[in-house]
Amino acid sequence: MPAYDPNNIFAKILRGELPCFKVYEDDKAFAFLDIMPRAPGHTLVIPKAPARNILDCPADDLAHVAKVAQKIAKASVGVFGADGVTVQQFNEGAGGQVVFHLHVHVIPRKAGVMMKPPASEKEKPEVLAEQAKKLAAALA
Ligand code: DGP
Repeated sequence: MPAYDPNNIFAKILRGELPCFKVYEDDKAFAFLDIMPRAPGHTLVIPKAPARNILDCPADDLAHVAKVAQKIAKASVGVFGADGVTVQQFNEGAGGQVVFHLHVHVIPRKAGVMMKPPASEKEKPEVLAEQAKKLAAALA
């Protein structure tokens, strides 16, 4: 497996070099909206420590990311009126991974509504800003 690349997009977001719509942060994890959401409220949860994916992430960091993903899943049900939540996590190109900093997708779902294809359409910044504000408030 290739080494962790500190110049991946999510590492730059963590360092504040690129903007994001943040919804949650603690000492070990960070969560922000996906800019190409597969459904409204699609959130990415990442460890602050460098990890390419599940194959090199220390177990404790992975467990913490899972805890945060659960917190966000629960909050998103209320905020987005979801009937369910899809949680996904991809590893290496062959596993569907595109950005090589470990991340868990938390996607609120409505009954009978299909998810958009991966990375198909950028959401408007003003829409993401409003959604992030509501989700962050529910998580505070
Ligand atoms: P994957 O590596 O296949 O698990 O998915 C990467 C996800 O990251 C995909 O849903 C689109 C999202 N994404 C790509 N670039 C950016 C970005 O610059 N900002 C944000 N917030 N999301 C991004």
